[in-house]
Amino acid sequence: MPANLTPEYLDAEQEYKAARTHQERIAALERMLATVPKHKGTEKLQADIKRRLSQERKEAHKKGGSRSAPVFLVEKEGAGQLALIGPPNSGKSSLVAALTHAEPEIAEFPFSTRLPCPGMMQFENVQIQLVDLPPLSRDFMEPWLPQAIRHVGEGILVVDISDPDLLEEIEFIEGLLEERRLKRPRMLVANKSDLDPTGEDFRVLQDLLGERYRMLAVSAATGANLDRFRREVFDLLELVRVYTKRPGKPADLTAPYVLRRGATVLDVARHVHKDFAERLKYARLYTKDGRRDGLMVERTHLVEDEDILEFHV
Ligand SMILES: Nc1nc2c(ncn2[C@@H]2O[C@H](COP(=O)(O)OP(=O)(O)OP(=O)(O)O)[C@@H](O)[C@H]2O)c(=O)[nH]1
Ligand SMILES: [Mg+2]
Repeated sequence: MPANLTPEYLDAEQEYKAARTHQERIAALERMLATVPKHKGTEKLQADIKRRLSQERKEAHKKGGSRSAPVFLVEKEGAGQLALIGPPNSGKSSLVAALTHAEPEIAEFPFSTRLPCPGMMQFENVQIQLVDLPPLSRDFMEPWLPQAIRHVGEGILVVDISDPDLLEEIEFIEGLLEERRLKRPRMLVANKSDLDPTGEDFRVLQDLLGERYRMLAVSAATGANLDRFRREVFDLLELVRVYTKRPGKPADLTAPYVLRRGATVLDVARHVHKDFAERLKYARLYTKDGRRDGLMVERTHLVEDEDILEFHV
């Protein structure tokens, strides 16, 4: 056995030994290849992994096994979903742990996340689902990952602001997403802001990428800016919350109907009840701050976040 095998390599090797299917063995071997220290002493080992990998791939191909299983697709819950994608070790799992009740595995070494882990993040009175995913990396990527990202629909790019290879990692991920015809995230979260105390690294990143992404510096470790994160995510999803009230009664502000921006009074009515929408004549619009106090609005009126509607049939 060559010396200097890292814990992450040994972990991958353990997984290889436990693997029962071609897909599992392929994933484990790819991970072994990505984590094996690259030096003269491991050349034979590297060649051996490659040989086994190509053998496994051939056999998997012969069997025509599917490359992905539904277990990797997270069932949607809550008002909206967001996938956390990014290079290894950027703190995706740490963010999900800090913002939700989920308990994803967090580790000092890369490639610790192997399966999607959903968690519900509360923003004021709505729940948004965050999905922690394994990393996107040049060295190794779970074969089903693109499909899982596509399934969630909207992603946030999470990077480690202290990572010296940051720009290359971002470039690689952008290229990969394009290649797989996946939407580029609209938001970039620079995690580990505690390691960039002057904010200088973040400013440089903003200068470079500020036109491509909405950007936010946070720290999963200290909790810095996590409240901003919740609000930004809500904005990113382009959601509107609408409350309903009965004439003469106050609105229940705890349980909003959540719709996409661009929804009309009629869309909200449909959400409440199908029959009801058909009979709807008009609505009265109130706002929490009393800005619009019972203004009469048509069925086609566009609703805004936190509008209060009183339906008249
Ligand atoms: N200083 C600092 N360390 C952090 C922060 N967030 C995460 N870490 C550390 O970074 C390492 C990686 O964190 P993870 O949350 O496992 O990263 P990940 O992106 O999920 O990693 P993979 O699953 O391998 O892709 C761990 O040692 C964390 O404790 C942060 O805000 N500041
Ligand atoms: Mg992780």
